[in-house]
Amino acid sequence: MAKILGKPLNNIPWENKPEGYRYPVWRYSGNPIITRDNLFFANSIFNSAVVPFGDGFAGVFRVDDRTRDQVIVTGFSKDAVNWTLEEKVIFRGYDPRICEIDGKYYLSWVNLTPNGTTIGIAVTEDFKNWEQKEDATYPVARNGVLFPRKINDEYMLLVRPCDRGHTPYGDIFIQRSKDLTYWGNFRFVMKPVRNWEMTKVGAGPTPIETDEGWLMFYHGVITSCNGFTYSMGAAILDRDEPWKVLHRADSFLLAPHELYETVGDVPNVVFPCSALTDPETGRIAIYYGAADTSVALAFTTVDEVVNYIKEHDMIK
Ligand code: BMA
Repeated sequence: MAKILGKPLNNIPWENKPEGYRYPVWRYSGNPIITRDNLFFANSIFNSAVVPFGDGFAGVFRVDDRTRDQVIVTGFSKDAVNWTLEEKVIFRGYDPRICEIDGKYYLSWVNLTPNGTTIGIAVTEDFKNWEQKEDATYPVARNGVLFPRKINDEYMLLVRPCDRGHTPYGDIFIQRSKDLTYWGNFRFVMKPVRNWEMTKVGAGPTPIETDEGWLMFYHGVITSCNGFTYSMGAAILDRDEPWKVLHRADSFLLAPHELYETVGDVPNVVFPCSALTDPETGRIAIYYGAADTSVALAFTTVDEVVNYIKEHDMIK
């Protein structure tokens, strides 16, 4: 029995696995939970991240506005399913991730600079006042994902160096910092191996600490005649040296299938950015962007997903 390490959180969204469904990750029956109609100025609301906050939840949401600028807004919810989004833009950029480290909330996102995208870092205690740090990378990088605690006294950031366009390659690396300002000790983590992820891979939600290692959901991209298809895979990283991949599933765990994943501004995109977990029950609720248009929710348990990864393990 694999165990999630962390604080109990018994109010996360949940639905049991549908009868007869065999795959390890299943979708919420009320998907999508946030649509482009949730904000007046939105063209689309998608790759977004949430975290427990107060007696409910807070989140950072990717909005493409009606000028098609890419911006981030905050939102709040009592049940993590029904969200009230704020109209105020906190940062320009996209694909936010958020995690709590020692009582503060750390946002990492794709920051837009004149010379290309960097990983922006900002910290808040109340989701109103944000202190922006120096960018964690130089251009060009995307998919910057912080670990939710220091490891051996260092912050760790998963990151994917890329180009200025719709990058046709990409591996995951880790960089480390004692102060969230000076980064180094770069380590390679993983590159595409199987066909479903052959074009590029990028880290997804904040890694989930388990007694087996860090459970990392990530996206993998395949290129077809029709463009990119984004699916979700999973791997388990060493707890002390997370650039070491202990286990990695050979297949995707969730791929575009439903209409809201296959039809939208960018068809065939499942893009996970966040997960809520409950150590007591082992439940995991995964938030993902669907077709660059809406936000959807899927479920698994730590046991189910760890077993699946080990049964389909590429690392021998
Ligand atoms: C990536 C990012 C994501 C997006 C994906 C599919 O490069 O821009 O925000 O979901 O492409 O369009």
